[in-house]
Amino acid sequence: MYNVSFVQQVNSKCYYYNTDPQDCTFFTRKEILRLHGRYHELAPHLVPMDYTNDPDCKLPLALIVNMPELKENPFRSRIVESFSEDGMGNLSFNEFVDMFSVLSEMAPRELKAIYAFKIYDYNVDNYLCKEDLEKTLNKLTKEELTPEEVELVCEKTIEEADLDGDSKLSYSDFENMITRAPDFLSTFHIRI
Ligand SMILES: [Ca+2]
Ligand SMILES: [Ca+2]
Repeated sequence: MYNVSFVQQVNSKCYYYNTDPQDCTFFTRKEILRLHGRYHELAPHLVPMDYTNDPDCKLPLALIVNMPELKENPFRSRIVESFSEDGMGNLSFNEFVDMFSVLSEMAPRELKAIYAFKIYDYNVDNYLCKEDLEKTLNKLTKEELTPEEVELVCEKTIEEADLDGDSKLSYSDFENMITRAPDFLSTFHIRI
């Protein structure tokens, strides 16, 4: 969705990118270049400096999740996978920029919420059920709560946020929930 198009190569490390508001990143050109430097550093032998011919280059999840911005994040693998078109966690540079865009402080709360919902929806049915929330809460609290406490918090969270009474949270229920419990978005506040 936030596609960064390299439309012209200026020199070996300098690119223009698409700033269409519907199809943009929150980064400046300089920040994109810095991100490219980071991407390249992760695997200098794999990542070319020359993007003129739109090289088919992807970096594996294992390299990306060890970046300082992600390595402490309990959802790191799920975050990377959710930006990976191949679903395996391999990221092209465009996908890498998309990911850092959503994680950046400049990303609107709504956008972070869309990705948070996707990441917390473990069984991929477009709802957050009690089991999804329990897994999420266990990760957010680093398993410091007892299973009983987790169950109680999740039941209460669903009870309060479930506006249509089907005992699970649709995306609009979820939006209602994060208004009350903004900590559920904390996983997406990462400085780069
Ligand atoms: Ca679900
Ligand atoms: Ca509901």
